[in-house]
Amino acid sequence: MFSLAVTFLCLLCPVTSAASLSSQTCIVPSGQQWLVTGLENQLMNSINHLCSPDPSALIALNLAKNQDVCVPGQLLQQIKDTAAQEMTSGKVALYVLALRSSCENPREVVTPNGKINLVQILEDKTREETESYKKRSPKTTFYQLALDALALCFEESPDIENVAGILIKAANDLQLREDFSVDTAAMVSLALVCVYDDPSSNNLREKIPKVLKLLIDHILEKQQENGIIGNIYSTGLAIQALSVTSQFWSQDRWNCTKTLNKALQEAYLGAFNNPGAISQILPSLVGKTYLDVKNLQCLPVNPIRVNYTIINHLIGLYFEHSIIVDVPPCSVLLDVLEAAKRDEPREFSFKTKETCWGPMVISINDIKADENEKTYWQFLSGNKPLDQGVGSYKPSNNENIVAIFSKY
Ligand code: B12
Ligand SMILES: *[C@@H]1O[C@H](CO)[C@@H](O)[C@H](O)[C@H]1NC(C)=O
Ligand SMILES: *[C@@H]1O[C@H](CO)[C@@H](O)[C@H](O)[C@H]1NC(C)=O
Repeated sequence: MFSLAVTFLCLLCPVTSAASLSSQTCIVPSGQQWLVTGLENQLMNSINHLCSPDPSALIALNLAKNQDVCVPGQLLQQIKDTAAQEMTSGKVALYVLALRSSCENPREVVTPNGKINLVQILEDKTREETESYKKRSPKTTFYQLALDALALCFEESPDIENVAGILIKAANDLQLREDFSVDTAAMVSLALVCVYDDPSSNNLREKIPKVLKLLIDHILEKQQENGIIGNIYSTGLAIQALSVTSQFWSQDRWNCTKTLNKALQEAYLGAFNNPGAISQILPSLVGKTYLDVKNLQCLPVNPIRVNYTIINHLIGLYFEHSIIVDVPPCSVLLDVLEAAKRDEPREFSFKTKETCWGPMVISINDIKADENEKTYWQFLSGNKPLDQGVGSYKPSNNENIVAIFSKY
């Protein structure tokens, strides 16, 4: 009764600011922070080995950034390089969110095939979804439709009304709602909170509190005794949804600390063992939600400067070339090699071979490593040999990197 009254009163609350649905989260105790850091590192290390670039990983790492996480420029580059490929609507939406989280404009993405407007592509893809919905059901799923709505809301697209209207209708439909997984209900909730917080969404705004209550009821019905909501892999999204809707549920219905503790315990036991699972749990462990993508600080990033030198005093025509390159912070040495090749392709061309330890440099400036001759390209920082390969080593500002053609 009391909670109903509160909700009712709040229906009359004026919109005060974009943060009208303030986020209420519990935090990871410092003694267990290492588990979160471990997941971040695992996600970061998976980047080189992802089958396809994962926009969710970029979103998660960017949301965790203020906690000393260094987000590799590589991942953003991979996202840009693949932005023009054929994708489903939800994937396009994740690309839009990922680019925003990196302070990039998704309306002007520079890809190898030219500049593209991902927001416009998203609008087209979403229109296909809504047309399909009108006939029967979304082209893909309501989960993707919710991702579409979230991204369109961030981008202030006029199409948001249409999509949000469909989500509201679907969530109001008992049968459809019962079919929603916790993941889907959570994603729909996040999208609708975004719309609710947008002062320009007058037409839809008044319908949203009721729908959010229904969705949250549905999510909390799936709560287990141990704090897990749905299963452990939907728990992260459920925490996100609950933490931005706290005015729509009464405090005795959910113990955030208990759920968080369970998630940490599962993390300790290795439940989050792939990049997808880590990407979805991480935001809730650092007290963030996908809605925070909109509020991330976009400070100018200072590139790091590396002096890269290649030396061959062993075979053929001897040479020694140096180049100064600027790369984004957190870049790996491979990025430096690529920047050098881009700037001076004549001298700094190189080839790599994939191995279980990452890419191995097998030739530079047409000088090839040769097992018979026992020659290889050795990498040093100053005069100290590196203890990691070019795919893992992260140079610092003003570092001198030297590649010397050597014998072993
Ligand atoms: C929709 C969905 C499905 C749909 C996808 C249909 C479609 N064409 O859209 C279907 C029904 C096929 C599906 C199947 C399964 N799913 Co599913 N699925 C989802 C859901 C709700 C949304 C995914 C999405 O649309 N993402 C957005 C799009 C833009 O990104 P995407 O990368 O293109 O998405 C693709 C992948 O996610 C892939 N996919 C979906 N589920 C799974 C599961 C696995 C193991 C893999 C490898 C890939 C995969 O299909 C998506 C569409 O192509 C997620 C929830 C979540 N939290 O992510 C669960 C989720 C990813 N699924 C899960 C599971 C367990 C499964 C199944 C193994 C269930 C089962 N018991 O058979 C099967 C996969 C079996 C197999 N053949 O290998 C788990 C994964 C947990 C984990 N640790 O691996 C999740 C997190 C749900 C959960 N909380 O339990 N799924
Ligand atoms: C919430 O759960 C934690 C951990 O299980 C417990 O210590 C705490 O007492 C619970 N809080 C409430 C209000 O029930
Ligand atoms: C770069 O390093 C090379 C080799 O160590 C050195 O000769 C050169 O002076 C350096 N360049 C600059 C600008 O520091």
